[in-house]
Amino acid sequence: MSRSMLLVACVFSLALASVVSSSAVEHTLIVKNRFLRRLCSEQEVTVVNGSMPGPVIRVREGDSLTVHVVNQSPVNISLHWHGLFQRRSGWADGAAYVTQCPIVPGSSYTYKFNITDQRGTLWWHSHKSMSRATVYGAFIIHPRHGKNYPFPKPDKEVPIVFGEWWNASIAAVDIQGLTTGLGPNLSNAFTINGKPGDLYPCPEKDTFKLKVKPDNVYLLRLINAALNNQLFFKIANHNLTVVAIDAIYTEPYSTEVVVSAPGQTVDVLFIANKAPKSYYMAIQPYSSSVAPFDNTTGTAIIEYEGSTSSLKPEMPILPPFNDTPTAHKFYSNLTSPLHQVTDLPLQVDERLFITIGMSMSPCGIGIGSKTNTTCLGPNGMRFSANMNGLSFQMPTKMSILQAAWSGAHKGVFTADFPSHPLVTFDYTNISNVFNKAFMVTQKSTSVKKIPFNSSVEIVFQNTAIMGMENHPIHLHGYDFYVLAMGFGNFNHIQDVNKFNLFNPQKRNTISVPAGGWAVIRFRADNPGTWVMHCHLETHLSWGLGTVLVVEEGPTPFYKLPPPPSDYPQC
Ligand SMILES: *[C@@H]1O[C@H](CO)[C@@H](O)[C@H](O)[C@H]1NC(C)=O
Ligand SMILES: *[C@@H]1O[C@H](CO)[C@@H](O)[C@H](O)[C@H]1NC(C)=O
Ligand SMILES: *[C@@H]1O[C@H](CO)[C@@H](O)[C@H](O)[C@H]1NC(C)=O
Ligand SMILES: *[C@@H]1O[C@H](CO)[C@@H](O)[C@H](O)[C@H]1NC(C)=O
Ligand SMILES: *[C@@H]1O[C@H](CO)[C@@H](O)[C@H](O)[C@H]1NC(C)=O
Ligand SMILES: *[C@@H]1O[C@H](CO)[C@@H](O)[C@H](O)[C@H]1NC(C)=O
Ligand SMILES: *[C@@H]1O[C@H](CO)[C@@H](O)[C@H](O)[C@H]1NC(C)=O
Ligand SMILES: *[C@@H]1O[C@H](CO)[C@@H](O)[C@H](O)[C@H]1NC(C)=O
Ligand SMILES: *[C@@H]1O[C@H](CO)[C@@H](O)[C@H](O)[C@H]1NC(C)=O
Ligand SMILES: *[C@@H]1O[C@H](CO)[C@@H](O)[C@H](O)[C@H]1NC(C)=O
Ligand SMILES: *[C@@H]1O[C@H](CO)[C@@H](O)[C@H](O)[C@H]1NC(C)=O
Ligand SMILES: [Cu+2]
Repeated sequence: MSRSMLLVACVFSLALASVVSSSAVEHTLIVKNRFLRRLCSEQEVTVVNGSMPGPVIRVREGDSLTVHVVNQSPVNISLHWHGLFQRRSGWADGAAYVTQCPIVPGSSYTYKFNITDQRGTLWWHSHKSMSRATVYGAFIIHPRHGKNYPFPKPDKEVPIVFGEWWNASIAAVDIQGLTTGLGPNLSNAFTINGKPGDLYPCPEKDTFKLKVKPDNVYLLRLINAALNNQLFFKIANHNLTVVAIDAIYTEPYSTEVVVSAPGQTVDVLFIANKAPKSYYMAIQPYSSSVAPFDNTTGTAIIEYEGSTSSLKPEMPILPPFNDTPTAHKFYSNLTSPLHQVTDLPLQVDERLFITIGMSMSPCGIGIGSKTNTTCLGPNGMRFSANMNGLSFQMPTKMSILQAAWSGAHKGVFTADFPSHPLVTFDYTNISNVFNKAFMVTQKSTSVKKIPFNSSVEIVFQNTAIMGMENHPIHLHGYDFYVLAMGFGNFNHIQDVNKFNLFNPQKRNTISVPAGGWAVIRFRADNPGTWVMHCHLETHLSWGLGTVLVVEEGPTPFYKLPPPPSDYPQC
């Protein structure tokens, strides 16, 4: 072939690639109850298309996606596409009472959105109370045609989804937790791709198995879909190389152990280059507080092809439950490839300082039974959680997005979320654990207005009130850079020197160290109402969240079109 013919051929195939690189993808998801057998007992569960996890949604960057969600279950649900930006499609974000009212039993809603400027491992889940325990699945965005991964192409890609299983009705567990004010019962098992593994009773058929070929490279797409637990993950006798988090490539990072919080994803390369036998992959909680937790171990099996050994798989040694140094090292060591850091704002327009932590709230007010004025928590109150002393309560008469869009805020939200805590105190001093001045917080629907395209910096500061704990804070509608993390009180002068403005990691869910702080930065160029909340389900239900209301921009590209005709109303 002559050089010019080659050039023509190249141009032609490029043109072809761009033509086929953006297509319309349509899916139907049926939400329905069924019985599932785990831990020797049958439970009636709400699942999508009959399975748990539900179907993997696969798209390519640039695609337009339409998902018809049909609710044939007896519970209210709402599907959130975790990590998707939803530019000009905020009506499809799926956060119940924030961007839509729930899809009630017997009705349906069609989510429509475009996949723009992102690729990698994300997931979808119900964003209505604890229903996400069984209503979840992987969401995988393949790079555009002609675009490669920034690492050698793996031989195989496997979603590995962590979950949490209750040996009881989820709805009953949820209601009991809310009416007592003590929170839900602990789960009975952790699952990998829906299966608890053989360290629990009745393992037959309940263990996920991955058969591997010697010397092949696997891209494991780890997704933490558990409700209330950060998890350590390890494969016996194999190191892993992290290549992406929350659908954003990282500088490759080699490690023996991964830790991930609910909401986060971690893509790791795993090379099957050890003795050809069987190995466990295992998950166990990272617990940073004094609160009780499910301390069991979920497993799956990696079996080398040609393995002849009949021995039990080799088990990895997981870190102790409270191993904060190991968790912190993993969370803070990840970095972005330098060339990828193109949109980090160097000036800050909106500076927020937000305390995050535990509290108590009056029993009868807020989530759950309004008639019951005595809860089982201290002083007859309920446990709650807060940001800047305000415990967020979802509105019930209209979604926040609809109210903001139509200008009818009254009775839905107030735009008075403070940019700083109302009272400054020694946030992480353990002498404040039972400080009565800060223990009781009121319920509120305060949101924060953010001017369009401002650069926003948020310092999240954990408090010692009622115990310190690592909270994974998730922001809808955006990815953000993580400039620094540390322990103790954030120091406005000294800690600024710790900011990584060079190659900071970028993600959508940040685990804020227990008794410490984390600083994030992003440009607010995606108008909408974006909930920012702790991704531990119990803490969200207790009020650890608020909503950023990002104003519209000057051109249609920065405005939200009207809601779709089937938009679920309250
Ligand atoms: C879900 O189930 C419906 C009904 O059986 C089917 O039409 C649809 O293709 C399934 N969706 C996926 C993503 O598998
Ligand atoms: C789950 O519940 C069943 C039926 O109540 C019981 O037999 C089984 O032991 C329970 N398993 C666990 C792990 O609690
Ligand atoms: C999504 O992409 C399609 C096809 O390019 C376009 O017609 C549509 O307006 C886009 N939707 C949004 C919300 O941007
Ligand atoms: C929660 O746990 C308690 C104590 O084990 C048990 O009595 C209760 O039935 C459980 N609640 C639900 C809803 O399973
Ligand atoms: C209030 O909650 C407590 C604790 O769960 C329960 O014992 C009591 O029966 C409830 N009262 C009403 C009126 O629901
Ligand atoms: C994993 O990496 C560590 C540190 O580089 C090394 O010491 C260890 O031997 C490696 N483990 C395996 C199983 O290759
Ligand atoms: C798990 O917690 C239970 C109840 O607190 C305790 O009895 C048990 O020893 C713990 N198991 C492990 C492995 O820590
Ligand atoms: C990695 O973590 C260790 C332990 O926390 C810390 O000493 C080191 O500075 C970290 N390295 C980077 C590049 O963040
Ligand atoms: C914590 O607060 C107490 C009481 O105000 C004070 O005496 C103590 O020095 C503080 N501790 C630290 C580490 O600052
Ligand atoms: C947003 O701000 C950035 C940085 O100042 C600027 O480059 C960009 O043009 C702005 N975008 C819009 C739509 O105003
Ligand atoms: C389900 O959602 C509808 C609409 O918002 C609401 O009226 C109803 O009370 C909800 N039901 C439950 C059990 O939450
Ligand atoms: Cu939390």
